[in-house]
Amino acid sequence: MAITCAHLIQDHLTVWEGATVHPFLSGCQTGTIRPEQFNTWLVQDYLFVKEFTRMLGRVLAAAPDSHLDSLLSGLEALKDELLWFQAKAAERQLDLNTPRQATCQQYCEFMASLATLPYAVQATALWAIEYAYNQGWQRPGPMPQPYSEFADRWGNPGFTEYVNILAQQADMALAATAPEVQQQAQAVFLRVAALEADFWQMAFGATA
Ligand code: MP5
Repeated sequence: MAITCAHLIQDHLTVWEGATVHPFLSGCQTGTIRPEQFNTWLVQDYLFVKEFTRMLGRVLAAAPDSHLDSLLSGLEALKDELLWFQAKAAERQLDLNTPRQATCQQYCEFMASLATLPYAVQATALWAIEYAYNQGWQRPGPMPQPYSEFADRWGNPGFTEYVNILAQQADMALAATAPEVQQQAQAVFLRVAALEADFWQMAFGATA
C-alpha cells in the first residue's frame, strides 16, 4: 500500500514533535521570548521564505494540471507574505540584507536539491514544510501580542485548509509511484522535520 502524509506523521510522531514543539514557540506564547531571539527568527525566516518561493515555483513546474490552481494560490499568498515580512522587519528596524545563518543555508540548499526529484517527493516536502508551521504556531495555544499576528498567519483556518489540500495532492502523487520513490518521500519528510527543529534552535540560541 502507498505511503500517505498521515502515515508519515503516525510513523514518526516523536520526530514530528521535534519539528513542531520548541521552547521558541512556547516562549512566544508566554511572552518570555527575547527580542534578539524573535528578531533572528524573523530575518532568517524571510531569507528562508524567499527560497521557499523559488521551491514552490519549481514544484508548480512539475505539477499535474489538477494541482495548478492550489499551487498558484500558494504562490499568490507568498507574494503577500514576503511584503508582510518586509513590513514586520521595518517596524522592528531589522536589516533584511543579512547573511543566512548556517541552518538557514542548509535548509535553502535542501530545498534547491529537491528540484531533480520526482513530483511526488517534491509535493511531500511542500506539504511537510507548510504543515510544520501550521501545527507549530498553533500547538502552544493562543499567543499574546505581538506574536498573535504571527501565530494567526500560519494557524488560521484558510491556511489549514490549504495544507490539507497539499496533503491530498501529495497522497495522490505518492499513490502512483514505485516503492523507491515512496522511500525517497519518507527520507525527505524526515529531513524537513530535522531542519525545522534546527531552525527553531538557531533562533532560540541567538544572543544579543
Ligand atoms: C515555513 C516557514 C512555512 N516560513 N519557515 C520555515 C523554517 N518552515 C516553514 O512556509 P511559509 O511560506 O511561510 O508558509
